[in-house]
Amino acid sequence: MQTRIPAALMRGGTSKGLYFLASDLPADPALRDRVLLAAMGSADLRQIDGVGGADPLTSKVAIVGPSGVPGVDVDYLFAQVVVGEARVDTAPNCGNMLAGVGPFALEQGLVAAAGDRSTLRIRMVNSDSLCDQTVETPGGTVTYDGTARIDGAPGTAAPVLIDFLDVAGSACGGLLPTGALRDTVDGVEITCIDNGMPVAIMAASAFGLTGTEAPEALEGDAALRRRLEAIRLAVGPAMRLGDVADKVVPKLCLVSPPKAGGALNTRCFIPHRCHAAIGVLAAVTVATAAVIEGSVAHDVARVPPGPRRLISVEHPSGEFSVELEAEGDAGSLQVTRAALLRTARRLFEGNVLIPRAVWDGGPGSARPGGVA
Ligand code: NQM
Repeated sequence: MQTRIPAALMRGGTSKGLYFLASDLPADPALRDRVLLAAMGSADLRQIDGVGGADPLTSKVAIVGPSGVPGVDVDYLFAQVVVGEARVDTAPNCGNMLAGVGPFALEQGLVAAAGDRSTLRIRMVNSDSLCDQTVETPGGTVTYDGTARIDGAPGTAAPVLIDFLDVAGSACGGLLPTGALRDTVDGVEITCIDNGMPVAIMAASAFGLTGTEAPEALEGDAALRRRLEAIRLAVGPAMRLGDVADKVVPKLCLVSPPKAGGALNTRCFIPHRCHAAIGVLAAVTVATAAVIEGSVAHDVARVPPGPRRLISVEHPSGEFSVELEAEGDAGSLQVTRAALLRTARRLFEGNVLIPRAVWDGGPGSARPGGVA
């Protein structure tokens, strides 16, 4: 006997994972997390007994439901199902999975389409921050076909436009949560910043790197990873995140001068694996750091002038453009707009099945899943 839980498997930007209606999962967070571990197949490293892809970028979950907040269409809770550990982390947000939330909410009937393009206001529950997302809905139906292209995902698809409204300091309580533009740990200068994602930014050159190394080569460097983890554990509490030993934030980003005409070049650790591209909110955060004079990112960046700029963040599989509007300088920088383009695609729909011993689909959910 297994418990069937309605779900869709979707690509959101350069990530992939399960999308659930909140009402189909247990309300109790501890039981919900056990259900997510079983669905994805963690703690197994290969996630062989679940539908996870055995990689942090494909071991993700979006939980979507109507919002109780006036003026907000849907609530989105992101859950990172840790690969190789029996752990689910809801501390970080994920801007890639976010790209699938609007299409999913429209297709599940949480929100009605409004003409050929529908704009939804989404509350990102993890960080209690808002974004507006515009989805193509020709004739009132979500379409995934289109000509938009993002680096890190093959082919083209319909554009999903995301406008972040208030992400500065959303995880750490401040854009520069340590109160400084630079901190020094283990002789390495670090800019600790949160414009939607807590990120500790360091120069690749501080580690004797060019910044163009392949993610696999960086991941394979055990001494580098030990050093980075020691720095992460040290800056976590200073970034007001408490003990981060069991958290996937802050992320770490090694920056270097641009190599392909962008503003700066990056290699991100999320935080133990090296990202094949860059996270959405991580890109927004690094782009923000690049415009702040005195930051470690600004040292290596070539940023266009003016209050409204397109910042191209280079990463291992291409670039990520963030449209940033900011006013003021270092101490008083106000980011008034961060906008970007993603795509998404619904890949598979139906029910994910978990052992009944984990959850019988009974009380605790607003609409219990059936039992197979
Ligand atoms: O920064 C990877 C991703 C992410 C998170 C990670 C993300 C973001 O590429 O908003 O999208 O940092 O674990 O999906």
